[in-house]
Amino acid sequence: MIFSSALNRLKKGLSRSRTHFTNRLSKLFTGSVPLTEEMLEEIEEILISADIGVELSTRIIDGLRKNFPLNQVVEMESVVEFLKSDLVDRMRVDQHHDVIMARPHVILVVGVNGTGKTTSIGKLAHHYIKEGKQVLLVAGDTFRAAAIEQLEIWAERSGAELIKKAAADPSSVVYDALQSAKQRGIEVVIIDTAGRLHTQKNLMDELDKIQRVVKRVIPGAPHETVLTIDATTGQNGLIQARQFSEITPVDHLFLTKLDGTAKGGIAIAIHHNLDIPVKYIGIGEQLGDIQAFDVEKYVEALFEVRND
Ligand SMILES: Nc1nc2c(ncn2[C@@H]2O[C@H](COP(=O)(O)OP(=O)(O)OP(=O)(O)O)[C@@H](O)[C@H]2O)c(=O)[nH]1
Ligand SMILES: [Mg+2]
Repeated sequence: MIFSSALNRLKKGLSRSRTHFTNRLSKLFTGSVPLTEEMLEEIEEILISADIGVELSTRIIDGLRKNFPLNQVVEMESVVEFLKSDLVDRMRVDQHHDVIMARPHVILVVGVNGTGKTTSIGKLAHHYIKEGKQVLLVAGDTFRAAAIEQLEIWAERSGAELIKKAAADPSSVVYDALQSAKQRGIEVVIIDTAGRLHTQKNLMDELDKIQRVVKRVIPGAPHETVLTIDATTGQNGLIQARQFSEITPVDHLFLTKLDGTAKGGIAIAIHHNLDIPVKYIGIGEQLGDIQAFDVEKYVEALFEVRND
C-alpha cells in the first residue's frame, strides 16, 4: 500500500506510541492462543497506559468481550481491527473544513506555559502561507523575557509579518495589530499570548481583556481560540484542557509534542471527555511538523505494526 507522505510523517511522529501499542499487543498474541479474561485485562491496561483513559478503555473492552468469545482462538489482527474501528467511530465528528471567510481571520492561541504556543503559531503561519495567504503574527506575550524574539524567529522562518511593541500591555499590541491588519486587508492574524495557569487570576483577566479588544476591533473575532496541550503531560493535559476551557472559551485544541510521547492516546481521551475537537497536532519542532487532526489517519498510525 502506498501511504501519503503526510501519513508517513504522522507515523514517524507517533512512532513511540506505535511501538508501545504494538509491542505490548504482540507479546500477548504469540502463536494461536485462545482469548482469556487475563488477556482482555492486559489489553485494557495497554489502552489505559496509552492515556486513553480508564472509563473509555473499560467501555472498549466491554465491546471486545461482546464481539470475541472467550476461550476461542483469536488473531491479533482482528482485535486490532476492532480497536481501530471502535476508536474511529467514537471520535468521528464533523470534519473541520478549513474555511477562511472573514478578513482578517483572527486566531488567538492560548495555553499553559511551555505547551508549545509560539512554536505552533510558527507552524500555523507556515501552513497558511503555503496556501498563499498573507499572515500577520502578533507578539501578545509581553510577559516572558525573550518571548517576542522567539516569535520573531518564527515569523522569519515562515515568511509571516510580525507586529510587536516593546514594554506594552498585550491588549494594546493586539489593538494596533488588528487595526493595521484591517486597513491592509491581511487574511490571517495569529495572536501569541503568554503562558498561564487557570489559577492565575490576573493573567486570566488579561486574556479576557485581549478577547474583548479583539471583539471590539473586529466583531465576530476571534474566529478561532486555540488551546495548546502538550501530549507528553499525559492525563494532566486532559485536566489542563478542562480547567482552561471552563474559564475561557476554547474552540479547539492544538495537541503538541505527540512525537515525544509513547502515549498517543491522549488525543482520544480529550476528544471523548471534553467534546472539544483536536484540530491540529504537532509532531516535531520544525515548521512543517503540523498536521490537521484526522481521526482515521491518527488511529491507523497509532496501531500500525512496525516493520521498519
Ligand atoms: N518535539 C516537539 N517539541 C515541540 C513541539 N511543539 C513545541 N515543542 C517544543 O516545546 C518547547 C516549548 O515551546 P514554545 O513554543 O516555546 O511553548 P510556549 O507555549 O510558547 O511557551 P511559553 O511562551 O513559555 O508559555 C520548545 O522547546 C519547542 O521546540 C512538538 O510538536 N514536538
Ligand atoms: Mg510562547
